[in-house]
Amino acid sequence: MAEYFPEVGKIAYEGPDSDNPLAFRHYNAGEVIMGKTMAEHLRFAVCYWHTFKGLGGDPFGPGTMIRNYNDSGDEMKVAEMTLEAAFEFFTKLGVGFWCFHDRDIAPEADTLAETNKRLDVIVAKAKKLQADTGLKLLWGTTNAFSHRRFMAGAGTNPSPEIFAYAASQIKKAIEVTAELGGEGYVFWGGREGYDTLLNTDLGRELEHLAKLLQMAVDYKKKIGFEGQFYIEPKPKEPTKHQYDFDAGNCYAFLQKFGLVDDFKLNIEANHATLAGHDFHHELAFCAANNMLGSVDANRGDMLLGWDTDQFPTNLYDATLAMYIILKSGGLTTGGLNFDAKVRRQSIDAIDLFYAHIGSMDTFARGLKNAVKMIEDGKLEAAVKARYGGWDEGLGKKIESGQAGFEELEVYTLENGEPELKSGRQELFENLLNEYI
Ligand code: XLS
Ligand code: CA
Ligand code: CA
Repeated sequence: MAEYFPEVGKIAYEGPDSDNPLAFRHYNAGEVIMGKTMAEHLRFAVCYWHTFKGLGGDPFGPGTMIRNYNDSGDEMKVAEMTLEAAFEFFTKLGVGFWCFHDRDIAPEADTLAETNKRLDVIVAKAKKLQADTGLKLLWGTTNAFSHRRFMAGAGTNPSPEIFAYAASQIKKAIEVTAELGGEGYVFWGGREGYDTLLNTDLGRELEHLAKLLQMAVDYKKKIGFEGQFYIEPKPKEPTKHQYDFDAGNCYAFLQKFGLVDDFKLNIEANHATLAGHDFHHELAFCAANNMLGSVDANRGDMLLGWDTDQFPTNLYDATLAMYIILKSGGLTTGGLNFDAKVRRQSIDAIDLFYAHIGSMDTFARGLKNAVKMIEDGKLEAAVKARYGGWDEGLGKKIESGQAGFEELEVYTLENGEPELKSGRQELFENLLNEYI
């Protein structure tokens, strides 16, 4: 097999004093922390679409990046070379997982039957490369948003023929994910939303989306696919409003349609900020409702209102994310998938390495900081103390359902104006800084 990144060898852990930009300074895969290795805690995945298919194109101009695995006029040859390059990259970087959309790995042909055949060729090759390298598939997914047939959505398209096409495509994508031993499968509603309500039957579209997901659940059970299903919330882009707006919205939708036990959520940092939340909020909401599944680890730019999908380098975000993840029991089927792209001016293949190394180190530091927070327990104790009133007397009665409006009125009339306590936000913020 050709070597696609000859200028880079296997990335090693060299410790915090290293000044080698092609080494880890914090991520030490085999180091055991709180009973698990860092690799087991962090479950890093590389995404196929940005890292190997993205070439820096944006709405104002085409791609800027030239890759040696792209240079053939034959689409299937490019697909095979790209897959080889990807596995070389995963192995040199030392991640355990990858993620893909069906159409990232194999180009679409003129008919669905022909497209599926192409997919089978690439999947057979991927299966062999997985076996050779020990890489695992974190999740697979369907691209039912790029082709023009999906311009008005897939499961929420006004046309039942397009719904059927999307269902057929998802069926095949679940099959190939199962074939590759995928630990999960993601549903991201690329164009499941609307551009204007004037032409949209919103109620009917939501019913159809639920039908599509129910069919997927039924089929998954039928073929015995054991991977976890995830919904990935995103509030807008490409449509003005996406139905899987945020974690709260997805949770309500899944409950309404009786799907809540079959899905968890895949939280993307940049989608959280697009929804007007922070990453921390979306993760905390999932943890509080037992919906935390997997994470698309990236970052937006607060001054740009779109999905910039930048590599995550913010230590506060990574620390708070790992704090929530650890407190909720850690990642099980899910992982930290770098759904991120290098900037349009970062044109060299080596930039892909710098980007991933930096992000892996960021989350390794986040993990270590979160462990410090948990082990010294000050933050948790302070939060617990704030709610201490609920562990005894009046609070306990309310929580256990032993008091209603009448008892509470009697209590309030007898005890008068409640004592107020400071929320101590600044003190909590100072405490957080001590761990970073
Ligand atoms: C797009 C999404 C997408 C999903 C998978 O904004 O992040 O890449 O993660 O379809
Ligand atoms: Ca994503
Ligand atoms: Ca995104």
